[in-house]
Amino acid sequence: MKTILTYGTFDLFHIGHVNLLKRAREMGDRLIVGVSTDEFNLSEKSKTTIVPFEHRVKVLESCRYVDQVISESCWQQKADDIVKYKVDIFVMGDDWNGKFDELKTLCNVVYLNRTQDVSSTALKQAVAVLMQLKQNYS
Ligand code: C2G
Repeated sequence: MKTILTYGTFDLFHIGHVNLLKRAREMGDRLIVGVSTDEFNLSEKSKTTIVPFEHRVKVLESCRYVDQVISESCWQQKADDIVKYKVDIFVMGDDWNGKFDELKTLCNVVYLNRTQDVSSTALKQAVAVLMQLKQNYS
């Protein structure tokens, strides 16, 4: 049983997330996804999410490529998770290239190409503009 592990916020779930999860799952037999809590996003990534943690968990649990969802509440939990779940490959998008190389002592670390031209941030900005336009013309 080859186990793959990845982490993320997965706010406003989009095709970039799907592509990453699909490719990660295809590298093994089981994909575990650590979803960042709202508190972790705010305190450690300065991110405020649109979709609350509980909903983001359910969205990922409904994704065909995801076998198990855990919470991500601190940067340091990755090594413990790798040991706990007997992870073979740790996968992240290449916007994180090199950032988790210290985990190479515990498992393979793979950075996959990000999907171009889509991001949760861009989606948030687009929605904000549309809402402003609606307000201006209503
Ligand atoms: N991603 C991607 N293509 C995009 C957007 C995101 O491949 N267009 C990937 C990211 O590289 C990441 C995953 O999808 O591997 C989740 O992205 P985010 O939800 O933005 O997660 P992030 O805020 O990068 O948090 O400890 C790791 C962090 O929790 C990662």
